[in-house]
Amino acid sequence: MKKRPAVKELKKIANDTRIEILKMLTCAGSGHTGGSLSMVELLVGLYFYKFRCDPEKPLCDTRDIFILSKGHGCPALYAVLAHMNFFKKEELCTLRKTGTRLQGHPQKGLPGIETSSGSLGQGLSIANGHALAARLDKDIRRIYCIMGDGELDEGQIWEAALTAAHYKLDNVCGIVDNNKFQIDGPIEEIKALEPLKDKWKAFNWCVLEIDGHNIEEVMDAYDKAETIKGKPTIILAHTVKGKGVSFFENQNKYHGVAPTKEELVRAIKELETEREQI
Ligand SMILES: Cc1ncc(C[n+]2csc(CCOP(=O)(O)OP(=O)(O)O)c2C)c(N)n1
Repeated sequence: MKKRPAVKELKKIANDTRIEILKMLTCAGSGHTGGSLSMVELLVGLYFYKFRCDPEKPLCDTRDIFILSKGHGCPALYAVLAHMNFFKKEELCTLRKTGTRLQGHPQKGLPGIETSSGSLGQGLSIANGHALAARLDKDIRRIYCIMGDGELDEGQIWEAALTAAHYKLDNVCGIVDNNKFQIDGPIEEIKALEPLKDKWKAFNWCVLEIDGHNIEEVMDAYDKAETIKGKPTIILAHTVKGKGVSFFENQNKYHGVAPTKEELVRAIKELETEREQI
């Protein structure tokens, strides 16, 4: 088993990641702020602890697979991949620029990106395909897939949930970035999901519920998911949209709006203050 990194270190990486995300988005002048910031700890806890990969050999046979089903949150993934050295940090500022490998939604071709995504609802089905292939190959690889809570409105997710349970895909670990908002407003107003835990249970998944910003709980959940046999696991991660910057938190107008230059300065100041307290 991999040694756990110090929580303090991961908190610092999460803080750095948020700053990178905001710089990228401001530089691009467009993109998804709220849903990138909400899943930072979910990605940091995965990539800097659990995930088996070799950034120098991104397609090596022994790697785990990560699918960002809520593809619009990709600035967070790009920042983490760059921090892991899948590609150079300097490339981050090309986000959404013509000809870039860092498209507004993930595109295959960038090291660390397994599948193009952004059309919501598809990622869990893709994860199932990888999981079935791993079984045929008698491979221990694990498949992780982050979905948005609004994304769960897509019927295909529930078809994939049935499939994963039917085939007892215990190598699949789904994660819901449960930030309580989607594009048009609060989840419970637009299309209620609760009781979400019961729904996944009824689909015969093992359900783990965590605070998605608590890095220890995040790592515990990835550990626990690995021990579950005979069924897939879903981590329902309670998160805050826009997490880390007071004036973005739970402000859904920043769902698909980048920070202005002034907002970036204020946001970095807040994050730097937070960093001093880690
Ligand atoms: C099939 C499809 N329909 C619509 C969209 C447009 N869209 C982009 S983000 C989004 C809201 C998703 O909500 P959620 O999954 O909760 O994302 P988060 O709040 O975490 O950003 C929608 C509808 C899309 N990308 N794909």
